[in-house]
Amino acid sequence: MSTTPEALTTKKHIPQNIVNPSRELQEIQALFAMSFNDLLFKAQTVHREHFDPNAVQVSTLLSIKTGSCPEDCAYCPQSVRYDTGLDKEALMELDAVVEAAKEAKESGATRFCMGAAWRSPKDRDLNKVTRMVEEVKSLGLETCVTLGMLEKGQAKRLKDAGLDYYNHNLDTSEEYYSEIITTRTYQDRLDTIDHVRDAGISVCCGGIVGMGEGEEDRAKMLQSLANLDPQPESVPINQLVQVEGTPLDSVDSIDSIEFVRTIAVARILMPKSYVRLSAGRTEMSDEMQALCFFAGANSIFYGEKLLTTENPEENADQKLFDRLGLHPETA
Ligand code: SAM
Ligand code: DTB
Ligand code: SF4
Repeated sequence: MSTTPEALTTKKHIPQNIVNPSRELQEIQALFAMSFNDLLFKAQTVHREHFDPNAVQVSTLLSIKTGSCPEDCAYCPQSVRYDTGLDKEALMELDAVVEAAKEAKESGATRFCMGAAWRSPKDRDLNKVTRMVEEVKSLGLETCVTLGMLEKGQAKRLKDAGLDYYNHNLDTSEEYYSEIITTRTYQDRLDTIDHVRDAGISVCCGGIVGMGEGEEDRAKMLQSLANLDPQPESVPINQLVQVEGTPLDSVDSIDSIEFVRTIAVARILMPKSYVRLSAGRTEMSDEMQALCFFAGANSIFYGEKLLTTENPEENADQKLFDRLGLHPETA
């Protein structure tokens, strides 16, 4: 067959990333429907192709600005709309943040994630956060922040300060999203992720399960995450932490086997991403966490607090790592 100039032009439009073709929903649902043993074997096989199966990346979280958030995320104790009895705190001082980062490093964390209860940062807030990023980075830690929606220029400023990761979650499927948040759209989230990616910052993007969504929503959420191009470097899968006073306080919790399946499918769809077993570990048994690690989770938040809610004690995590023969990944 002769190669015409037209064919050459057409060829140019073939997506470059043929290793990661766009994932179809049915294919993802078929993974969810596999026998548990087959699914876990497949996930573990994929995991071993890309990672040390016994290494877990360790991040520590700090809430640098707590509560009074104008958004209405139904899961969140920090929304001003729900009475959750939370102690609100203004943006922390630089010294206190640096102190917390030093402690996190001494405890073995390689990444320090700073979270703020904002819809989006104001420029005067960003001035302070960029200083925090610079100082934390100079301790030899990877830096991550989650500050809400970002404009292009704001992402660029964070990159210039040395930011490694920006966390901004899709949270759930596009279809279920309006049941959970009405004050910003799914597209707003995708736009922020684009700005972060364009600025050259690594993307940390995942979601929450156990918010009353259906299995199809979980499949669609993973589809949206897996079809981000490039895929996020880090994918936090949170199990909803039910907080009294929020609208999701007494929603039916997710079946633990279904949660493990979600981790396994995330691993298979995003083979090179770190999949973080994120919020919700205090409600999980050691055995369930072990299954999640087997299914391909290879990152955790370490330290006794997430942003405002509890996380397992450091001792408990060290014991769990020992029992499972896991080790923290070194920087
Ligand atoms: N305000 C910023 C934003 O929403 O992008 C940053 C902080 S916000 C607390 C970061 C993420 O934490 C949310 O996107 C959500 O996925 C997760 N999160 C918040 N509350 C949670 C809860 N109760 N259980 C599980 N995950 C939660
Ligand atoms: C993410 O996906 N989970 C973390 C982090 N990114 C910022 C936050 C979990 C928050 C859980 C509820 C709280 O402690 O307030
Ligand atoms: Fe605000 Fe973020 Fe909580 Fe939503 S998740 S209410 S944006 S702090």
